[in-house]
Amino acid sequence: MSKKVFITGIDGQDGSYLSEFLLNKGYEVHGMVRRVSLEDPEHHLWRIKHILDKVKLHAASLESYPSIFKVVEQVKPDECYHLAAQSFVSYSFEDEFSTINTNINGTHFVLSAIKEKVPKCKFYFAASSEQFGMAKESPQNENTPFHPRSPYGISKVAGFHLTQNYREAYGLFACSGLLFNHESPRRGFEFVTRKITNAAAEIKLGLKAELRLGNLDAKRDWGFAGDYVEAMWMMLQQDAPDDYVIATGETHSVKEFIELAFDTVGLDWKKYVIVDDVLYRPAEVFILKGDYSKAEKKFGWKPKVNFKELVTMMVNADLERFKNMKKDICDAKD
Ligand code: G4F
Repeated sequence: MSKKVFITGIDGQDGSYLSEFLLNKGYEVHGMVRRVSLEDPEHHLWRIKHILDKVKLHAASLESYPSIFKVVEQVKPDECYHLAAQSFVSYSFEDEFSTINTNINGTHFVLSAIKEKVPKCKFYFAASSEQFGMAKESPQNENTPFHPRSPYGISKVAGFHLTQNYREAYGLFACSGLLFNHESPRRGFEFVTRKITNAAAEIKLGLKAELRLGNLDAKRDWGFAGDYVEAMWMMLQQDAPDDYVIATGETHSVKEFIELAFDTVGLDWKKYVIVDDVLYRPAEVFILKGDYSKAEKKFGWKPKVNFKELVTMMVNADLERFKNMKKDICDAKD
């Protein structure tokens, strides 16, 4: 009989790649989505459109323990990947209460439901490099102290400790993946990488004149989401639960990302990018760089896609998307 997996946030970037990966491994894939997503699949489920007939979706909310409990009780998963969260750092400054409540309670609800109904189910928590924030050392590893700089980062530190506590207090096979920034053509448009690649494609095609951004000097360790979901699965296949940093070990500035993206479409970025103070954060994480050597040593994980490949993959995907949109409009007119 195939193993059952339950993914919260199945309709997000990571949920979509993870679902594809687990379907290929023969898992029966169940996912949690908000009711509104089921009512409007065109807008909410575009990332998993191509596998909708292969996965089973359940409506539930991170804000409701009974709704999560019911799905866990019904599915009885062998593995659970808890990816759902309010994950946009900037927004967490605007509504810190909802980010903190949803992210911390949501994680607690999923952990508790698993403890009550399927205590043998392996659990993965999507921890984040935002937990390191104003990091005390570089590169950051599993022993680097946390100094979160946003309500989002604080909520992830709490989720990490909850996961650790359920492991230590109740014996759950619970792991945290401290994932550094991971991107792809399925990234949300609010994140800086997608905002840049989307704008570079639009400007190239004459659909847009400028791109407004905040801090261009911030540096991140950017990897490819498709590589990172494999690490999530590998963590849960080990003999004992543990926490792992997943990163590329390289750091690049937002400016470098822009340069490469605009180079890909043959444009000089300086003519189009405008720095807008409004887009600066009240507290910034200036630089992140991860040390993934524990994951590499323990289960042989390392990133496959490098920085340049990632940027060009994203820009080319956005160019292609706009070209197809234009073609669809022309075809509709004919
Ligand atoms: O793309 P970002 O919004 O990602 P951020 O804040 O690093 O967080 C992402 O990665 C985390 C992993 O460490 C996840 F946990 C989290 O959920 C999310 O996926 O911003 C990256 C950098 C920041 O320093 C920001 O100040 O880009 C800078 N930036 C400059 N201009 C901008 C902009 N970010 C955004 N979103 N929009 C701008 O216009």
